[in-house]
Amino acid sequence: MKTNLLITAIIMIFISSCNVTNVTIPENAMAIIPAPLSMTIQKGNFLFSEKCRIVVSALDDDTKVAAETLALLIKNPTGMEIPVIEGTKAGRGSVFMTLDTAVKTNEGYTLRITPKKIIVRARTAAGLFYAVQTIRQLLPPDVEKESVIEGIQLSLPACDIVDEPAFTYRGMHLDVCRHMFPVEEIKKYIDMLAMHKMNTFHWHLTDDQGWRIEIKKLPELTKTGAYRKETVVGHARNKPNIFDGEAYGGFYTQEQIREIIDYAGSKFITVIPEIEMPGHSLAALASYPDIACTKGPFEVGTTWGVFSDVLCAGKEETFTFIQDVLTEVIDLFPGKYIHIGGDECPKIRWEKCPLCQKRIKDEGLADENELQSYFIRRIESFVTSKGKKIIGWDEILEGGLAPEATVMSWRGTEGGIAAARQKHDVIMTPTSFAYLDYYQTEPAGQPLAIGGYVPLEKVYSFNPLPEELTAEERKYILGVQGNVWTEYISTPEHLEYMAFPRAFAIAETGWIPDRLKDFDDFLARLEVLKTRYEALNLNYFKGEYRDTRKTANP
Ligand code: TNX
Repeated sequence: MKTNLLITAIIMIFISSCNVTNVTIPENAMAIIPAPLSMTIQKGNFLFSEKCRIVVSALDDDTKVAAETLALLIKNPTGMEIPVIEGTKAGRGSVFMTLDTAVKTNEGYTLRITPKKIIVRARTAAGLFYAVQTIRQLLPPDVEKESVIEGIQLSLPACDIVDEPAFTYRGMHLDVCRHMFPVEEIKKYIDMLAMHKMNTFHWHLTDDQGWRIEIKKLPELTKTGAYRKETVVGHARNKPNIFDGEAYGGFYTQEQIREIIDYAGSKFITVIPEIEMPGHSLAALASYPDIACTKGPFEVGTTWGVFSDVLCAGKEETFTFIQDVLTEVIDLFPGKYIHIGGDECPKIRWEKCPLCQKRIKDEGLADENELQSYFIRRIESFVTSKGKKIIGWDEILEGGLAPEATVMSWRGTEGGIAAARQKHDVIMTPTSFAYLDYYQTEPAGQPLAIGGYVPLEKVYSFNPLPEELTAEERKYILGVQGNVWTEYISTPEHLEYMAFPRAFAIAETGWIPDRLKDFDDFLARLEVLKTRYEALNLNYFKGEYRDTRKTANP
């Protein structure tokens, strides 16, 4: 049975308002994305007033962050400074936040809003934070404006919410190599993920067209590898290519990276860095040509696609180089995962390279696919020795999976299915549902995109749990992620246009079980939330959200 949360909520508000006078339920009453698991509207409203205290049962760094997020939401429009204090219960007009092991799921929470008080229970501080995000979406959109609004009164509809995520991994990816985005824009992107209860930001930091992370031991990476001499104009498949003749580049200093990690952390988002290997590595080769199979020189990529020059798998210097890079990356990023890429690595250089061929012979490998697998396994053991885990794109299945690797399934769900059957963790991010660089409506009249057709309805329809898998195998599907590759996305405005609202459909796909998903209901909630996105100056896409090709060709 499908739920229809918005409509149910409206009916319940109507029923409850029959008995109550002078109660204004905010118009945006129950438009929450992702939809909570269950929600019952009660009579009356809770009003935030000067006497409000946010009382936290066990005040530590994390619970404090969740509580202060709520305090700030109230402060921005009202100017009221609501104290966050430790205590065991809350008085009238106050909010009580408590960690409670009775809440089953790690990031789950219960939220009870009565006219007298608000009580939030969660197993973890992240759960408390998600309850705050629910409260945020129940408050008027003006709270997003970050300036005091004279005479504003903040009230919430009395209700009971029980909520928990369906998946532990709910992520969005961003490619900053093909085009870079300012730190402020990355923070805005992270804000949008947090508001929709996503917990992972996958940051694609190195690729052919630019190396974007400062590595102190290897300064050429950002001196040379961070800049390309020009960029292809129009679609890269239009040959002969035309170039703009303008140098492009830049990188994030370790200080800026720490700033973003901390910012994301304050919103319970883990940042996963991706360092591409052995393919998509032209920027590294342009900086340190000795780690290629052939002599070079190499140039940072100026057009898009897949390049033949890759890291040499025969040379020891290559592994020293990667270990030097990863040592600094691991020191910077506190999360448990390091993404090592692994996708789209042509083998033609390896086929001709005496050192790669020697490696194949010495290690008793069957072919170049097994050499790629050797490469990834070797990196995995280094990463594991530092207490971290690797993630790789589904090509890492070819030639045999590294023992502990998590697979990101992008060329459809097949790679994910194969990995789950081998008892490996999987994150689903198939092109046909989760590639937010693809067109979101008919291409005519749209800004140039890489291709494809992935409208909001299609994104929303994705079920991360493949029917082919048994219940036991499905446990390896950690969750879902949307990817934003930026070959054809060069400004913050365009990034927002491509990412949103499709990322919100990914968020709901990761948060609620497939059987409860209802696209019409999602659209109705999206309509209500639009005023909030406007208040946030979000340049989300406002065109056709339905999959019109589906209707045209049933
Ligand atoms: C494939 S997805 C790539 C990227 C491109 C993207 C464009 C993946 C692992 N590799 O390098 O940017 O397609 O959609």
